[in-house]
Amino acid sequence: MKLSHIEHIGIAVKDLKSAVAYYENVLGLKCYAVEEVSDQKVRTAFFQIGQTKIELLESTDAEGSVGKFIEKRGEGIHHIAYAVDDLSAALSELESQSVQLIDKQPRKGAEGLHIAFLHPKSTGGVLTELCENPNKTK
Ligand code: CMX
Repeated sequence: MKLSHIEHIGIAVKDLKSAVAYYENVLGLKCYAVEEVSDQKVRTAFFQIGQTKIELLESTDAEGSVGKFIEKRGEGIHHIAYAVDDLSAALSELESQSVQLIDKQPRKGAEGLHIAFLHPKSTGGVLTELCENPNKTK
């Protein structure tokens, strides 16, 4: 498996509007997209910094992953996403190493990426996402 870079860092926030204002006005980043991902029960805002993005995650449903996370742990880093060349092959490799997969197959995520999550119980407590850009030439 070859991870090329940190694709994004997911940060759970209670209020997207005020969080975007902090990233823009205090950190000086530019929000280039806001997208609702209804099956994940989140509204997201994206910032580019080098090769990496910051993905702010506001819950749209208290029973969703981010809603439950904020209820239990409050705002903060929710997941780290790595870019990988071949997601299906990476998942097979991880499964053979007994890593607990939340998604056994790639599925569609924000920005048209193919994504899969690994369970924090088998990754040292860090919810981990792998992303493959289907439009990237290998
Ligand atoms: N990071 C680290 N640990 C986490 C976590 C996170 N983001 N979310 C939950 N956990 C931990 C909890 O603290 C809990 O630990 P304890 O048992 O020690 O208390 C354990 O995992 C179970 O938590 P839970 O609240 O009962 O939640 P579930 O088991 O229902 O779900 C998880 C946890 C990770 C399987 C689920 O959140 C998931 O499938 N996540 C992947 C999808 C996702 O996060 N989508 C939102 C982002 C989408 C996007 O980026 O577009």
